[in-house]
Amino acid sequence: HREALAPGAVVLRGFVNESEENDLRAIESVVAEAPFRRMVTPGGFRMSVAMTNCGQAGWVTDLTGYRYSPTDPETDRPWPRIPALLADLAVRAAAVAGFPGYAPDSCLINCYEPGTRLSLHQDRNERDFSAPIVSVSLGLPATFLFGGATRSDRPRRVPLDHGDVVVWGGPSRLAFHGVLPLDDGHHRLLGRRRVNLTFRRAL
Ligand code: MD3
Ligand code: FE
Repeated sequence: HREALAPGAVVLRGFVNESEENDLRAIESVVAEAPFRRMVTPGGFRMSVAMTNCGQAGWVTDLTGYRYSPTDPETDRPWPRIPALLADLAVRAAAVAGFPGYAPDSCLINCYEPGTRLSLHQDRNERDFSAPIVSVSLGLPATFLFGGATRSDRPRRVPLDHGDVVVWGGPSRLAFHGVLPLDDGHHRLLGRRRVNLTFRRAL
């Protein structure tokens, strides 16, 4: 079912159904080509969340800044393609949420282990903020922090579980957001991990 979180932000609970779980194996083929890595922020801190990408461009950070790169800096080769079944899922979710014709060109894959977190931030390295970001939560449940237009707006806590898809568009596109430290647990498909896919129009 569908819940409006805020203007432009729609939660689709359980949008990834059990019959689509086989399709998720495509993530493993991406990770085989472009392994998860913990990147360094411009401030010199190593992120606790491990990341990789697929698509025409991938989000990267290092001491020189945040950006989208057409190649994986670990190998200097192009990122793997976005698996078609996963891109379809994101396009269908965007359409249900009121964004027809969504054409993501990038997918950031985040891997959380117990204790890892993502501090409050905005996603603003993309060229065009009119396209939504579609996020797919897999594995262990997490508490998502959904703030406002400024860092000081007190964030709401939104529980996100395996199979939940959120479409962040319109006025929510530039909201501050983050993820609380992951609680320990075990998930039948992913074990002690949460994997989050964020589809983006980056270029
Ligand atoms: C709201 N990832 O990769 S997904 C990120 O669960 C990121 O891994 C989190 O924030 C995660 O940048 C949250 C949900 C999300 C993604 C992008 C957004 C929410 C957003 C952009 C604008 C507003
Ligand atoms: Fe983000």
